[in-house]
Amino acid sequence: VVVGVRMWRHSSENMKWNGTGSTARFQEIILERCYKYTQSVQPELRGRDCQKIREAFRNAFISKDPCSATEEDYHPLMKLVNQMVPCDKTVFWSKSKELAHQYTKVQRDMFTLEDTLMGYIADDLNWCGVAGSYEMNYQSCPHWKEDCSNNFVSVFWDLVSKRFAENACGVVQVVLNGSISNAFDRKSTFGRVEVHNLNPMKVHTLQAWVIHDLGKSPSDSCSGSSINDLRQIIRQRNIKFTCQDNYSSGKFLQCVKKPGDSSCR
Ligand code: NGD
Repeated sequence: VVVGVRMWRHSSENMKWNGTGSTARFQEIILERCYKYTQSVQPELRGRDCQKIREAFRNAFISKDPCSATEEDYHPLMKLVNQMVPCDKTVFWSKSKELAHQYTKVQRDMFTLEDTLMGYIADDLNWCGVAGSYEMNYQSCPHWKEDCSNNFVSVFWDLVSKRFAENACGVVQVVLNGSISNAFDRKSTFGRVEVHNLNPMKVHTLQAWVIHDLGKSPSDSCSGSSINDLRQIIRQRNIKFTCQDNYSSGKFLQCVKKPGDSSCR
């Protein structure tokens, strides 16, 4: 009887949510990525203790209600990682993840959030626990729309995105997707979190790049209404705004590699 009850409880708990479950081997992946980053990607972070980072990550959510995440849950983890990006080197993106990452891969001194240790470790992973248990839930996790917005993955990305923006200085860039109708979306993480956490005392200019896919006709541009929204928000915050468009993604990457080329001016 006891075994039967336990099995029933287990499966009902695991089937609870509408989102994908935790990524298989989550703990190992965190540790592997942390070692790779601190040893070869950014050796300046050599001193970071990856075992402690994994433990703090795990402790942020394990055994807690997966729909009651708060920023405080992640504070011990944030304290351990604490990484600064040099001025003029921050790159935001929205609906243009692949292109932004291709860009920073070529332009090695530039950083998207995923080029920092915290973003590098967590990118494309999913995680949640089970209240009152030490297990992770590999069957399902809360879906941010259908279950709850204060799940541990959403709260994590909002927090690290906020900190990434707060720390930015000098000229910062954003890669936007000109092949969709609203290149700037107020409800995206960039529009909802990052834009509002830039510090006007430190950030001089936001430079937007509106890039469209080759072969597709551009659906939005610097003169469109969504970019105009962004321009107004940024100017109201006393930050200078510039915008470049008519770059295709291939052209953009070429010009990153060869900025002196006449066709890139
Ligand atoms: O509310 C959400 C949500 N919104 C988007 N996404 C979300 N995931 C939730 N759990 N809850 C997912 O974030 C979406 O599926 C994409 O995989 C990813 C980025 O969404 P997108 O393309 O709409 O762009 P955003 O503007 O929302 O966010 C990109 C900016 C960028 O400058 C990064 O510094 O915000 C930072 N970021 C936020 C969220 C997730 C990065 C990530 C990431 N690496 O997955």
